[in-house]
Amino acid sequence: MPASFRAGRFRKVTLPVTHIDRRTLLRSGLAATTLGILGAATGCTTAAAPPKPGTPAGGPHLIGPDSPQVAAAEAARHKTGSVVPVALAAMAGPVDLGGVVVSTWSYHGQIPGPEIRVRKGDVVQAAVGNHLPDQTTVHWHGIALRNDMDGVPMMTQPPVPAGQAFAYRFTANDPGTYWYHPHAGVQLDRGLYGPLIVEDPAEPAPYDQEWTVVLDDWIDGTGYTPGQVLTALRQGMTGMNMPSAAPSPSASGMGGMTGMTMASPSPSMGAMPGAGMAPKSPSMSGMGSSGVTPLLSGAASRLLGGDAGDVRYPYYLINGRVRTAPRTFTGRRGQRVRIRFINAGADTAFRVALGGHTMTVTHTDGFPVIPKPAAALLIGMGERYDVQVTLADGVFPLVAMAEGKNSTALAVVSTAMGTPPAPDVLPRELYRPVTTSYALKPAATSALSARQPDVTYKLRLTGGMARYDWGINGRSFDMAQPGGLRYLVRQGQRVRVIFANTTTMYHPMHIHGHTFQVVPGGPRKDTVLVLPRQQVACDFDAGNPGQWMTHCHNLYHSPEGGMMAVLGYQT
Ligand SMILES: [Cu+2]
Repeated sequence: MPASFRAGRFRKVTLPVTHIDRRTLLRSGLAATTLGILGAATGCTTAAAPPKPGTPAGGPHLIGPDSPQVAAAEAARHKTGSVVPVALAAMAGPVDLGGVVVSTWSYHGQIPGPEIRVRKGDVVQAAVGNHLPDQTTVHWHGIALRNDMDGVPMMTQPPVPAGQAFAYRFTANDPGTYWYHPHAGVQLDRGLYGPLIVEDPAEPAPYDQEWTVVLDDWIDGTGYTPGQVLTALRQGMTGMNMPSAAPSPSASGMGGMTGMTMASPSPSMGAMPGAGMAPKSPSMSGMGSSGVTPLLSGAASRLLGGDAGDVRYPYYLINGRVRTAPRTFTGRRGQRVRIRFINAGADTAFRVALGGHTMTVTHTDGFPVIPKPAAALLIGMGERYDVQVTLADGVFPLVAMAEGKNSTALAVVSTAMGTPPAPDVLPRELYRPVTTSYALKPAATSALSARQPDVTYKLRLTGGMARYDWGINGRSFDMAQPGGLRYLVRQGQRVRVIFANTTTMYHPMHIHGHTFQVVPGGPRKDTVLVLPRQQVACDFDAGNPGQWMTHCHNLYHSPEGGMMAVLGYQT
């Protein structure tokens, strides 16, 4: 069982650190610098176009992470009075994925990182020790928290340098299934992620036990680092010299890939990310030391409306395990289980199913939905779904199929003696109608009140693989010039953000610090799949002052830039 944090039970980090707190942030001048750039934005709140950079002073007064409004919003949050201390040590080193030992970055040397579990209204006090050879931050995905704890480097805090620490402290107000991960470069595609569960003692719990199931696509330490993958992607798919031995997976069923699953890469194959060396650029043909390009072409999915991803992952994981060494969840026949699914992948949507069972979807992104039976469920990067199942008698595969990529991750559900499933088992439930967030309706407690938006912004998702120019409204976000893609809001407004996908690929769009309702009539979410040539409208009530990112949760589309923008509160 993975370690779990509760009040009074946590592992101490003994790291000599220079403590960075909000005062340090102010002293560092980052806040002032950020606001200085912020000050260059225009005061237009209703135009669909973003403010132009370089507009002279006289613009809006922006609410930065250090503004009194942020502290006031935190003070107004309901609190239980409990403070839950958590220590997270981000470190480099070997991790065993189940016979496959990779050199990678993780929290405490375990994947996923420790499960943090608090009650609604508890204060999370997380000491993050950075033992990595690179700077980092932690973002608490989905939590509507105080802005200065949101973990976006250069926007809400300075990055935490190697060898130093940062003390996060925030109230977790909304119950549900959340998770944490860095918001720095492409670190998320290593092993730096973990679940954050906020319990509601008042919520009816008609289940006997619960399991957290974290999905991931894995390449780090198998011949490429995520940094090298990003470099290869930026070189573009054009001119890529695909070896004939690695045909398109959609054409071949990726037979060569499945055969790789048993292979245990020798440690020397790894790119030694722990050594902190600058990523080595792949050769001209896009080939790395493993001899297989990390770029994937031809992956397609009807469910995703086209291109299913661009990165060729040798492994897919459930709770840090390859499918040849799956984690087993045990229960008794007739027990009711709540399963919390989290997609921590970087470039992979998963289709999940539990063989021999029908799931009932109860929540997405933390918020209740009208319960809906589902044989299979599509989960985009960053999304979470809670389901309930009543366990049958036997041994069953819990499969997460890498959508459009012809491979799977596996866990086992066991209530009796029996033969374990084959690693590549494909339960028939995967091929029944697949439930997506579009089919879900909000529970009464999740729906926003009926109200017309005060301000509407249309964010066209633009760019493509050929030039690797992912952006919003034709512009790639630049953290040094955030005013170029800042959309202004005021506290108390009903805000509508329309994501309009003009590209040929799906994008899981995430808004920080808020949950929105997909309109009309959709569920409350913080991350929503936007399929090619589709528009998705998202309404939220602006009640959490600060500067908040909205971005694609395909990690390689927005590595601190790209398909990213800011929703900026002004006074
Ligand atoms: Cu994207």
